[in-house]
Amino acid sequence: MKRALITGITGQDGLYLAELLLSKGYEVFGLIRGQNNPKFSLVQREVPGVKLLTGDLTDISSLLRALKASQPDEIYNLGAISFVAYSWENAEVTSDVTGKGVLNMLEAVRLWAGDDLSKVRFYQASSSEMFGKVQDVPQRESTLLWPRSPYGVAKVFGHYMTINYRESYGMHASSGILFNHESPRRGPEFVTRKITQAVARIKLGLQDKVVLGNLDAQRDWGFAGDYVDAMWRMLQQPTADDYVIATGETHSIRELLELAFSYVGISDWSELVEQDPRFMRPAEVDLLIGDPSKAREVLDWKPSVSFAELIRMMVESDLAEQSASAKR
Ligand code: GDR
Repeated sequence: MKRALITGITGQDGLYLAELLLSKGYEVFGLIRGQNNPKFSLVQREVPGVKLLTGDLTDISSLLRALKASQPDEIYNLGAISFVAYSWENAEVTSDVTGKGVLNMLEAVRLWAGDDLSKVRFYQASSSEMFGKVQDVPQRESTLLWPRSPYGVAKVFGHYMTINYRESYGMHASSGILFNHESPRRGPEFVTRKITQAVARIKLGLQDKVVLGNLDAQRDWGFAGDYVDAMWRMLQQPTADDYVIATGETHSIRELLELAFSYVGISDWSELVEQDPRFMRPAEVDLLIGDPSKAREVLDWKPSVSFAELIRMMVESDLAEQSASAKR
């Protein structure tokens, strides 16, 4: 039985990846932060097979302890402060967790594995935010990185540190450059879920309007369930490498609104959406569109859920959730 350790187990990707690995017969350990973390019960409810260990990416001794307790064959480093907008106001803590946390994890792995580094494989959750002010369209593994937020800069640090451990120590360390990926489990602070939740609430008469920032940004949005499968495939390769994981399609926030409202029968949403500078970013990533051909060729990976199916899935889930909580 293979063993896996997942950091960021409480997030959307941690939950999907844990389900995937459990279904493949892995023993799955999840690292959870803090005292009396309210998400402890969420993980136990959603993925009851996962064994939780406490630890923090900013505390290398806690990482060593988690590695000793779990003895993993595969490590998936998904833990991060992941909300881009938050990172301008909290640049230092974002750098510490999202950036230096990767170094702590890599170094803990190296110390724990000692002479036997080949016994373990490492996945780093890198991000399309690293492309920022994009230097190629579409973006691929070789595209020059130009991050536009403290979050993006921290992810670049983690990405190059992962490559550096691969090149310096021969560690089987892969970096997945994942474009935006969403699901009904997405946190409501991210734009897709903020919109699908608001659309459901507007339809049910629970909310009047939704207040957003820049409606012209374009993103390459896929389904998180597909993307965690790509992570796993990377670690099954004989050699470690970097891969762009994306759909190869891009859509604006306006198109997202159009689609989400259409699923509840609303065609004119102009009065239902307001823009507020509060939700504008000091520097924006205007256009993301990935080229996933390397992942298709080497990993035999391709997305199974289209943009339209993804938004429909999220609107339907939010309608069910909101009408259930309205009845309570
Ligand atoms: P992103 O996701 O920053 O791409 O990072 P997010 O959904 O937050 O923003 C996408 C785009 O929507 C615009 N936008 C708004 N965004 C939010 N959150 N709220 C709003 O009200 C709003 N109005 C407009 C944003 O300006 C932006 O252009 C996500 C995160 O999951 C990262 O952790 C991950 O690395 C990348 O995706 C890939």
